[in-house]
Amino acid sequence: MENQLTPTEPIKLAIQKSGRLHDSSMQLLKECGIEVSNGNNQLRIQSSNFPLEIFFLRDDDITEYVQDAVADIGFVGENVVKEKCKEVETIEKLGFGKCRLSIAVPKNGSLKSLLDLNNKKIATSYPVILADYLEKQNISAAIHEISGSVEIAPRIGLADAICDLVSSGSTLFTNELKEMETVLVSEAVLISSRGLSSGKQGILDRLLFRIRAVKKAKNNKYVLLNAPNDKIDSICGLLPGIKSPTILPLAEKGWSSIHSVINEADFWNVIEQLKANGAVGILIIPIEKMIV
Ligand code: PRT
Ligand code: ZN
Repeated sequence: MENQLTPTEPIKLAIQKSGRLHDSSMQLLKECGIEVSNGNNQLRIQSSNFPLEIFFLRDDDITEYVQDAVADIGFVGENVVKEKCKEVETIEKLGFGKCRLSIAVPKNGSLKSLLDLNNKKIATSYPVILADYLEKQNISAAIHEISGSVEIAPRIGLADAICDLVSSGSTLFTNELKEMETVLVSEAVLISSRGLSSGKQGILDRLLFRIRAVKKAKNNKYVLLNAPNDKIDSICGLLPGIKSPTILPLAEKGWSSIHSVINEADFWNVIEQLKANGAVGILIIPIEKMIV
């Protein structure tokens, strides 16, 4: 039995020190109600209201720290997890840092399809993922590993094609390249070290509960609308909500107010159908946290 007088050892979370994932990682912790001061140039800081200690690292080092249990958990891109092949567990997608790892070729060049890459040279910072992909596709190409500015490789004659991360596509566009194949779709994920102590597993479960509530809230909206009573059944069919919609009578006879929750993914589709079914005065409200 755990000694109630011993303070719980905090779980150690590795996040990116600076770069594309840093702000969203800190924001997610904040939305989970975890207070941390983002101290300048500190290597590690502790939360004041949750048993969590944060290590700030380069994204490339996070999987190794977690594998070696120097950190217990980490927030890092799936692309890094797949490339580094470390012994860590991927627990949860985090909904930010979304991108894809794609093969791109010169816009007006002769390479049109994957088969054209046979015996060609591809520059990338992701040699492991790319080699695995090419093997599965039965393509034999030379992989040239470079660590940065991959997009200039075809122009300077270093390679015929590239394999790099893409989000808006503007880097490819500026460098007169076009996407040919998506090799991997990626976003930031929560990874964990294998064999956490039961105390740390308990803290991870609490953190996961909060992360899922935050993610769910982002994926859903609260909807309020008015409808004539004879339309209630058809409208409720479109808005199943968490358990079922709330229906309240309006002061005006023959009308009701319906409250429910609507998923972001089919949002516009459902709104159009609600209108077609006689809903008026539709209000959509963001949800801060959602626990179901
Ligand atoms: O210093 P450190 O090593 O920690 O950071 P880093 O420079 O290696 O990584 P960073 O901050 O650039 O990216 C961290 C993580 O963000 C990546 O591992 C991905 O999981 C995720 N991510 C999401 C991206 C992008 N989108 C992205 N667009 N990482 C890099 N890019 C680059 C891409 O390499 C290319 O140069 O952005 C350019 C393309 O962007 P678009 O918008 O022009 O298409
Ligand atoms: Zn990096």
